[in-house]
Amino acid sequence: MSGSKLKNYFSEIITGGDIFLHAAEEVLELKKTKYQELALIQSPTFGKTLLLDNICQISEVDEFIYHELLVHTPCIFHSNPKNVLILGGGDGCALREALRWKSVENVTLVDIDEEVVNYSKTWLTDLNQNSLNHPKARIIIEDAFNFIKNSDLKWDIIICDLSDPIENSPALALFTKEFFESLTQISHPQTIISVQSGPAAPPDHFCFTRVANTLKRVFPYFKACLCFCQAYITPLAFSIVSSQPFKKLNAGEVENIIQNNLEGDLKYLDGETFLASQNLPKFLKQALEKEQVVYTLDNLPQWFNSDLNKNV
Ligand code: SPD
Repeated sequence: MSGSKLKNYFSEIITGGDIFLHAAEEVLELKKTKYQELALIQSPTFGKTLLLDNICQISEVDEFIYHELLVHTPCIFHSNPKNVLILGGGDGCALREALRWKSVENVTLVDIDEEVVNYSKTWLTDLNQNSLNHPKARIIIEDAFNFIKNSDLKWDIIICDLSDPIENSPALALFTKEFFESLTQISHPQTIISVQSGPAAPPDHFCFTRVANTLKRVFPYFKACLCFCQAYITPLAFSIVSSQPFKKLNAGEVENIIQNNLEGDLKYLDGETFLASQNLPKFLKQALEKEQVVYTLDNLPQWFNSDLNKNV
């Protein structure tokens, strides 16, 4: 780019044939943690942007879209959440949103990577509003699978705010049937679970439909919503599951729940966007219906080795 002050580019593989370059005006941090490579860059377009293993996790400009949908969609269906469990989410932004709920008494966040959590606690407070130090927040550094095995608590809301299930990711096993079955041990009939389920565009929706199919084997009620943050390049899908039917809410009812139960103003969700985000395009509904694959510990997600990404 002639005349540009940009010196660094971070490449993110989007599909088998496409790479996106995240431009960095400044590299604010670059370090290897025990589990992944963390990069915090100042992007000319997206502001402060966090990448883990070269995959964009949050950008200052549009992270609110991801976090409002991921957290408030299950909470609105529940409408009176008291205890919330976040699996992953070490950046603290999902926690920030959960803490807006006046009914919430405590939020437990379980992340495997202590360095990401400590980094976010110190350097991402402008984004997470210091949520990781909030008195209602309990932060546990542990593998989520182990945490659940040893937990006897039941949660109103469970949020899987995980990195994409790329090969060697610490999150890989957390997209399997065995893991979703373990969530039933820490759920009660009213529990609502939301799961970051991967891209949802025509060329790369395979992860979402397989995660969805896997979840449907465990939970009888399933919904999905779509989120588009430009920093992720492709739309993402969130799966929402429960053991009980979801309340049928109209836009006015959703608006009232938001107005009466949350501190502060949302920037993305209102009654209409809540409903609109759950309207899936026809190709996705058809792909969900046709999907047969179930992810298990013996059949883990294959992000780069899948048929669709075989050229990577
Ligand atoms: N492809 C982008 C997936 C991002 C998933 N994790 C985001 C974590 C934000 N708290």
